[in-house]
Amino acid sequence: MEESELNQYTAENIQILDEIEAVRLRPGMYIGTTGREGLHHLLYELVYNSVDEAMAGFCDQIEVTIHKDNGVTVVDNGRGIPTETMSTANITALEAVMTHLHAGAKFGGPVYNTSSGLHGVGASVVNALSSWLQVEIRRQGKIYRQDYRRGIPTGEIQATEDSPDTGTTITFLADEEIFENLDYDFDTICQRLRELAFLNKGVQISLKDERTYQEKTFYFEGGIASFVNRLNRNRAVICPSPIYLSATVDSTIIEATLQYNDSFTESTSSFANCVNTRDGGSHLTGFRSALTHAFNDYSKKNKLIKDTEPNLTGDDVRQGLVAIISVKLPKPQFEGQTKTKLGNPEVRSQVESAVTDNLSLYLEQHPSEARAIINKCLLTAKAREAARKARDLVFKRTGLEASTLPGKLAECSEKNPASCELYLVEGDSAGGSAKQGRDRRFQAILPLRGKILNVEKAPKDKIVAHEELRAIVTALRTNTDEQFDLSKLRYHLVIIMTDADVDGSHIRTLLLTFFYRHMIEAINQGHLFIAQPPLYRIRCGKKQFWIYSEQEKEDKLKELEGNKLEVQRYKGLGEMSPEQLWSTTMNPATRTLLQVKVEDAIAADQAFRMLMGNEVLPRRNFIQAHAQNVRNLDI
Ligand code: 0RA
Repeated sequence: MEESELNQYTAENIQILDEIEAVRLRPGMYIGTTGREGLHHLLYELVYNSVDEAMAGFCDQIEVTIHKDNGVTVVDNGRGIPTETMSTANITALEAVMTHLHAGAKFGGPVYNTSSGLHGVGASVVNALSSWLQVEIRRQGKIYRQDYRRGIPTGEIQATEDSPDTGTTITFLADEEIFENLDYDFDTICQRLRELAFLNKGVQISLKDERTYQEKTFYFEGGIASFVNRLNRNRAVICPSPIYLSATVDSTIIEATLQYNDSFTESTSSFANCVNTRDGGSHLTGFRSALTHAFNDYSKKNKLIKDTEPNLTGDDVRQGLVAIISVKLPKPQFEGQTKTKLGNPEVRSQVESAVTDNLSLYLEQHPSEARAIINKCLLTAKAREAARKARDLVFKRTGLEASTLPGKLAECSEKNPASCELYLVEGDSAGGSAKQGRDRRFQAILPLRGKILNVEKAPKDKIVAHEELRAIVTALRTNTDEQFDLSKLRYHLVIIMTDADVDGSHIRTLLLTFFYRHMIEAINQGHLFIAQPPLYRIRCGKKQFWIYSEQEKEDKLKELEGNKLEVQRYKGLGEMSPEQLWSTTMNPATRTLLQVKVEDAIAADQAFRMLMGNEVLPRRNFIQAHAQNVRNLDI
């Protein structure tokens, strides 16, 4: 901080300087990183303040602009931050909000401060980390302005012209002394603003990018119900409009929406104060038990299930379910390593009772929708029962565990799972080459014949009965779904090896879908990989080169220009000898493996629904768009 700036300050402002200093010294403590994420966090932080004002019922428009110089403006039409001097201190409320950490909620009455992000740090942190910031307040018939440099006001609040409007405009330039760069990403911001617009119905949020002349506006009258509609846009649904429920219990605002489609999987997202709680928490638990409760009560009462028949299970009511549970509460506790699990224990019963009551009421008032949904749940229950019987039958027929291993599995001799690998290989002939080429001490091979069942379109009993999938499950020893037990995993590396053609990529997608839906923990814990067989061999005299991408091929051809070359394309694994397969694709010293990761669960879920669902068109578009890219597959 420069001397001259310090001199303008009197003793009572020393505390402010200390706070600004603290933020600038350790920005990571307040915004996580000073990289891309932290930079975007600044922008979101201001939007959250405007969203709070919207939630308090005083604002319905928020406009974000990224300027050419990477300055950012956030405008809202709320009440405007108060500009009056506070009775308790010698500064204005505005200055307090802009310079004190966590000042926001303390001033001007009960501000409902619930949409705070992961850190919930507020405007003062944005201010401290900006090389300059300008506030314009429209309030009480006037326009007020105040400027700041690196968090410190450069002068008093100025009342300038008159204006009948109300609202707050903040423009800031993130400090290049703090941030690695100021490259805002339009799409990333769009995604977050769209989500915020879904979660705050009736609020219009727009984004304008003056660098690229892009513009987007988000407004959803139906809020999260519109979100569910969008998630289901490629699916056949059981009832055309999602069920929407809302209630306020104590000071917790609860919204839930649900709709069933014809699939066999569940996709429920939960939010607390607009934060996606990927690890769930008390609100999700409450929501789930409410569903089971309400559907069972209704079914028994209306004789859709006889008194003597068993209840629907949680699983039965969740198949094909797309749902969102969103809560807003004054003091959220975020838990877990990534702070994406809601802790507040009271929320569980608040959500459970509100959703049970409101859902029961909905079912009473919509008997035909209720019947359609319950019929679907009963079908699921039937399939579950059939699957259990099929499993029992298999168990009886084949007897002891050891003998249930698939006959075509070529085991490895090593017993310690941590050093063992299983190759899932497309086709018997490639399987044969892999069996001959492998290192049999630690590499096991399971050849897969023909197409794998599309688990996205099959009921549970079909999945259990499918021979290739059963072979995989028994070879891995982990079982699936609720019975999945990672500690039983026989091979810590599970490697999918398919041909580099359309069939190969289809089989790989089918396998990935299966793992994603039925053994997600194996993916989360980093056990699933994709082998990278070469695409070409280039011979140049006595030398030969294995080529793994089109780019590599171009580079190599350039490098060897002028020589007599022989280029051979490899489409199938079967075209390679066992030795070639070993040295190019299986030898740990020389091979490349792609580890399968699920970065963004909602996006992955969408991708699978689209790829594996019934609609042909989006699937074809997706596969075409990514055909060049399958080597970098990160689901
Ligand atoms: C405190 C009190 C009042 C409004 C706000 C804060 C406020 C803060 C922000 C931040 C961005 N936009 C905002 N809009 C409003 C209300 C005081 C009153 O008029 O009663």
